[in-house]
Amino acid sequence: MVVAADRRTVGHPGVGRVLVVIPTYNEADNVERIVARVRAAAPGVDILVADDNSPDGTGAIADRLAGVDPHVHVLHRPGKEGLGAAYLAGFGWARRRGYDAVVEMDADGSHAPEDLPALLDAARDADVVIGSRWTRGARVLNWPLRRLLLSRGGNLYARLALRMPVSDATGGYRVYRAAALDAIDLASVRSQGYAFQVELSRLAHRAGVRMVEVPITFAEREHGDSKMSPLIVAEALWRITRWGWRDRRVDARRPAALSRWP
Ligand SMILES: Nc1nc2c(ncn2[C@@H]2O[C@H](COP(=O)(O)OP(=O)(O)OP(=O)(O)O)[C@@H](O)[C@H]2O)c(=O)[nH]1
Ligand SMILES: [Mg+2]
Repeated sequence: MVVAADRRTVGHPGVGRVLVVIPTYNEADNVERIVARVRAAAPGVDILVADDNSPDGTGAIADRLAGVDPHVHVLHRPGKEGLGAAYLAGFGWARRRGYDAVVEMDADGSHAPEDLPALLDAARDADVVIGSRWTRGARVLNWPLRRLLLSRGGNLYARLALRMPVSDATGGYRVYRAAALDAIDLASVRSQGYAFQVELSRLAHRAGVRMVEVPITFAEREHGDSKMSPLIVAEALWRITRWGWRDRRVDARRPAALSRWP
């Protein structure tokens, strides 16, 4: 009886075992809430909180949650190294344990766990699913004009510079199936901030894996502080420009294997 009940709630039908990686830095006001929402919205998935030794004690809260729920795990990292490094560590953790898909999700509630089943459904027919703020049917709640413009402008630039049909290349609510992670050279990834999301979009696109975008409802964080900084924006601009130049040079010599959009 117990085995049958467990089977019903393992992974996501048609996708397999799923790990939601939630990177945290000073998210003590958010971590418990986001974990509870993921558990309620998608009871079959596991969660890995990847904490960079947050001074506000986020890691200890995550440990307490993991202590009472076998679906919850914590990866303690020695110090703040940026979102990209935390995700790469989380991806490695997942691959070593044989997960079939990895989800990226912010801790601050901007990415609604209630949208997760729709993203996972889309992953049945795609290797990468991007939860998009800028596709038909998406909603962005309570964002100041400054942030809206930054995101729209950044995405327009990324789309043109990298010539990829992605409406939200900077967004961080995604599903990567194991096949996509295998197809991408993760060891080459150096980006830290938003550039990390753009870099993975670019690598997936150029690897020719199946990508799809699903509209999400994105909400401004309610608790805790943003880690966004001018440095993170500058890194993204600089890297996108360099990748654009490089890709054009390479593509002039041989056509890229562009993604198949299902
Ligand atoms: N482990 C780890 N997590 C980080 C780091 N920087 C940011 N994060 C987490 O990455 C997620 C996104 O960061 P945010 O500060 O929300 O960035 P943002 O969404 O661009 O900014 P806001 O719109 O203000 O929320 C959150 O869960 C952060 O806690 C880091 O250096 N290490
Ligand atoms: Mg945020």
